[in-house]
Amino acid sequence: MRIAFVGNPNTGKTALINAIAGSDLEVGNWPGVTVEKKEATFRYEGESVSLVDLPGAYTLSPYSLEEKITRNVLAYESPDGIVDVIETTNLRRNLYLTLELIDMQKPMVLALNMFDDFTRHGYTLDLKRLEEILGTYAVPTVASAGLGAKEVIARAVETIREGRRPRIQPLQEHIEKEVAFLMRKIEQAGVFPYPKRLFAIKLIENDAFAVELAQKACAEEILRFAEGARERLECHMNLPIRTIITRSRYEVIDRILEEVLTKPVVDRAVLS
Ligand code: GDP
Ligand code: K
Ligand code: MG
Repeated sequence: MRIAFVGNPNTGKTALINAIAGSDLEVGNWPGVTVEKKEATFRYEGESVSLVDLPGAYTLSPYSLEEKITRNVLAYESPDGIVDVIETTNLRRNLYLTLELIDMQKPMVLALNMFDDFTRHGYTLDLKRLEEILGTYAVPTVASAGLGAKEVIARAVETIREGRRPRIQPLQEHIEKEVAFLMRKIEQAGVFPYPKRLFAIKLIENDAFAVELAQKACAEEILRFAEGARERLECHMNLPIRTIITRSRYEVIDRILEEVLTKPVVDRAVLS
């Protein structure tokens, strides 16, 4: 079994892997310690489990070499499942990648790391509701102290064995219509190394990798449909496609946070 650890830079991916596997991969509070994929293998319930440590990424439409490596491993090596390592103090930004990962529709669990900082700042989170919304486990962790590590691996293995997928978080209605249409075309065209929902969205976004995959497969019809969808959306909303998709993702994130996140109450006694 291979599980990929994915998340923004410096969220504690390597620390969490070390805590789970007893490995000594290099941890550091600076970007770019993990610029290639590394793996720690150990035995869990009689099974060999490899934890793949990937470079930090903000998105699956890569700008940096690190993000490209991560995207390529997810696309071409198709790990059995994903642990999405989140900096809980930075939920809004971190959830952007989470939504893209959900669109891969692979077994996945969330590690809500840096939970010590999160609670120290007075934030609270409705974990049950977050798990309900996302259709996946969300485990609070303090990776640097090993807290929550056992639960993360237990939940990840369970989720993979059961083949449970996270719940899709629909984008704006206009976008969803185009995505549904394009997904049907993709299904008819055959098998691609990218999961079909993410592939459809990335094609509409004009993501270079997705377009290249379609070109390599001579999927002319799919490319034409994607272009049509892009033009219709841009025309309708009068915005560039990247902005349309990004805004729609943040609308989803803000709706989720509205439900589950409670910000610290200012201590009036201290103010007066
Ligand atoms: P990566 O870039 O995602 O692999 O992150 P690292 O594992 O290298 O960790 C980045 C920094 O965060 C290191 O200094 C860790 O010691 C620290 N760190 C990791 N997990 C936690 C945590 O849960 N709480 C706190 N306070 N620090 C953490
Ligand atoms: K790091
Ligand atoms: Mg690392």
